[in-house]
Amino acid sequence: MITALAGGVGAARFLRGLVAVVPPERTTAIVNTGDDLVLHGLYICPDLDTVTYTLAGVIDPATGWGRAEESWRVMDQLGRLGGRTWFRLGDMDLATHLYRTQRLSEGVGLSVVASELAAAWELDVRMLPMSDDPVRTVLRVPGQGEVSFQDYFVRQHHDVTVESVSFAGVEDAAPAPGVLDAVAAADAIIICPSNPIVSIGPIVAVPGMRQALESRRERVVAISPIIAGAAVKGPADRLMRELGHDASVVGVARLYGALAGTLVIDRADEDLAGAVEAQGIRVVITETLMSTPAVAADLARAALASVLG
Ligand code: FO1
Repeated sequence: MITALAGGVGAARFLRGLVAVVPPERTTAIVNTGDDLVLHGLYICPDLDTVTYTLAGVIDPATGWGRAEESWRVMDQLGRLGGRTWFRLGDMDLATHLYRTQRLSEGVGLSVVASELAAAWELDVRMLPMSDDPVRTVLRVPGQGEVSFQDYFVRQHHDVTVESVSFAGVEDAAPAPGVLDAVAAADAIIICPSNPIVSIGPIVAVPGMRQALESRRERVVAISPIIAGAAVKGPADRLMRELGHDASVVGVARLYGALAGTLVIDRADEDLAGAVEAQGIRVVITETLMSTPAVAADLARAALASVLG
């Protein structure tokens, strides 16, 4: 069994490669829910949906989130009414949020809804939210105080300085059913190329997760989302710098060193391999920029080989 810790777009692209090289029914994705939000009364789980739509082959390839061939009639009407439209919800995507919100109101847990949605897309991958309990990533921005994740990421285009990041509610959150077992029983645990602070950080912060990963460290392989000092997409590099980390594969190694025995880095960072290994973490060097599904599959193969031999 293979278990992957996943954020949004980068993780989804990696997982598409992973299921090309291992049977999907042997694969579990533990997905960040710190980005979740309630908007228009709807419960929205961007990372779960991004991973689900990508594996189902219906993701918008241009944005990496939302549905391909989407229409926006509801958003257009909402705009006319003066409603909130900064977080774009397409007409087909809205069906997912309506379904999820209704099921949650019936008392069903988020993990059950996630598996129902995965089944509706005929996915064999086990899709688990990190927790059924609400955890919200919150960023402290000078002059604004605490800002919710999607306000920071989408409304403010992650173009503000961040002083600190916290995960509201995480102390009281329990891992979703099956999460700890998926770590304990996995032959390999892969930390996907996601933002270490705001995508993987919330998953690791769920009580019990850090210890579960540390105890399987030799089976944990992380893929650096930083290539040549920059994030492929999103604010990981800037956020790392602002929070006092090196925005490099060495900084990633320091963040993951206690959890992962191996770090996969890009060929562009070959000259930093020694500095990474000095952090007590083995290095695998390969192409990590997932420009095509075939590159993602090769990356998955390399990550698995580093742990499974
Ligand atoms: N990202 C944007 O940049 N702008 C949006 O309007 C937006 C809407 C949206 C709706 C549903 C969904 O599942 C994702 C959406 N995203 C949007 C992406 C999302 O903010 C990020 O991908 C993640 O939260 C970061 O991993």
